[in-house]
Amino acid sequence: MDDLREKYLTLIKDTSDEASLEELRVQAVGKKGEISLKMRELGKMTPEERQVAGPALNALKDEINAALGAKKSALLDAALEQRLASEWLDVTLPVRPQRQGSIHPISQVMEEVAAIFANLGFSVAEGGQIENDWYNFDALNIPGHHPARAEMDTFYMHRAEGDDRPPHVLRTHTSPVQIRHMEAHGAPCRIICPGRVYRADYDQTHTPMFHQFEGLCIDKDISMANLKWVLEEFVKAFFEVDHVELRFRASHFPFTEPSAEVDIQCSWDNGVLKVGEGDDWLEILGSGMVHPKVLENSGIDPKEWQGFAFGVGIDRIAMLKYGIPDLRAFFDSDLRWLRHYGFSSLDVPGLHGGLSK
Ligand code: 2NL
Repeated sequence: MDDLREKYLTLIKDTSDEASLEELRVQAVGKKGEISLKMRELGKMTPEERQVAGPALNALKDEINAALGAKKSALLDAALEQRLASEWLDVTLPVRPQRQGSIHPISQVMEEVAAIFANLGFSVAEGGQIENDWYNFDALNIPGHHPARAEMDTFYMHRAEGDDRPPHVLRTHTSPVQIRHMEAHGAPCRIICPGRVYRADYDQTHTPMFHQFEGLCIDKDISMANLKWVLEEFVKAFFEVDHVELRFRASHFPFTEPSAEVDIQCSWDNGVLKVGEGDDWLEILGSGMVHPKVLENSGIDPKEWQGFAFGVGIDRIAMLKYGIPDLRAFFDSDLRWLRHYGFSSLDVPGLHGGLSK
């Protein structure tokens, strides 16, 4: 056994590449290797002999395996060292044109929206995509029996067997970000919250993950008039027009009172949308005055403060602005589609986005 040890430890020490190390491994501790053959001989021994030889063979096998492992990582380290010494990259070289990626239209629109609202004094707030019942529903005054809570619309996370706490959910809107923001920073506030949201819905016009942004403005003496002005400024800047009529239709959301859905004036000529002219209407967002209960739930005194909020589907306004006909193509990662509808990474969105450039 000492000879075996001596032989393999020396061979391992003297190996200089991974392939011969692997050969050695097979030869020594492989299924038909020398050590394994020796182990088979244990069966022919007397119990007394076996009690000595068994543990000794096992220890030898461990020792050889350890030596093999140590040598292998030493060889890998040496190989890496050699690559690091011989390979280098000139990071000052320009990007190769054929490898240039493009900015996804949804990312582009998110940047445009953030730029427009930054100009109106709004900052961007973000939060996690996994939420609990309280932040996604209760704090927003959405009652337990509300259809939005139904299994069908909400993705519920898994809880361990026997854990009776309500499950986490994939947020169904970005409102939890606003609740958390009000809780942490109080009033006044002016934020927009863009991001991914999730609903169990999949057809021509719905994907289970989509993007929205919500806006929230809390201060003293805030009214629907402020809401209307902010939305008008946004629509004009986003669709790059000087004038647009907005139509407020009474609606209902649990988290706002009163609530309104907002349509923008438009025309459809030969299937081409023009915003700010014609006498058609296009629904683009939901809005309202933040419900006093929602303020209270966020630690803000509704007798002292009030505000407006709104929610906009990003995918939809991206389709409208850039003439993208099919929602589902957003998520196909088709390179030809991305080359056609994508934006240059050097074309940083400003107040006036992709269309006018
Ligand atoms: C829609 C409707 C809306 C809000 C979202 C909101 C958030 C807080 C408080 C009050 Cl924290 N409201 N968000 C308000 C009205 C409408 O979205 O149909 N979006 C596409």
